[in-house]
Amino acid sequence: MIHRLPDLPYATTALEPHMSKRTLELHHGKHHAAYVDKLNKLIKGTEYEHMPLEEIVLQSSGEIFDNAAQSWNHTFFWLGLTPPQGAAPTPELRNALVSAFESVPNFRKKFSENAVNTFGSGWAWLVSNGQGKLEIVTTHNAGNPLKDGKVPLLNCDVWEHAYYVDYENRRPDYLSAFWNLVDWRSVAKRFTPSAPAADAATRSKKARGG
Ligand code: MN3
Repeated sequence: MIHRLPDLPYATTALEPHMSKRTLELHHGKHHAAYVDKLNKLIKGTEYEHMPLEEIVLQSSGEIFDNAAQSWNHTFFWLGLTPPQGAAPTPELRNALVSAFESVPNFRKKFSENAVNTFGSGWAWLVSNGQGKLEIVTTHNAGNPLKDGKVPLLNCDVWEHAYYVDYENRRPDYLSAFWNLVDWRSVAKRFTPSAPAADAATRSKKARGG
């Protein structure tokens, strides 16, 4: 299976002024593309050659995992962003955020703190745990919470390549800008409060070919 770089779901200028055309050109067109290219080279002739991307993420380690997970993480990241439009969480998601973090602003504050304080390269995530409770987790390098049985709902790339062109070393400014771009409709679609544990089990069973 040849993995392909998915097109961005918006124009490269669509996230300005919060995320520049230049950042999208480099981040999607060079960094994300390089992970996909490298993955295709690495899996040739291995047991991973014909696996769907999510299954590779779940089953691999080392260099293959790094490039598979970075491919997955970036596609998920782009689909979680949208041109600024002042959208808010759906009522169902809002209730879950309030129940886990006391309020939506408090969730944003905690998520930003975790993202800003991630040492080195990595990702901040909003996930649903096996029991349908929302949590914030951070991962280093290519790390992906699917590995821990969590269901990712939103992620923020805190590798320097995500923000250096626009914000230089000011990661907190990048996080402030990030909230203008979050696509709450995507997050809501990924969130299934009614049967989260069953959904997670089905996903991972499917991913393993069961
Ligand atoms: Mn990146």
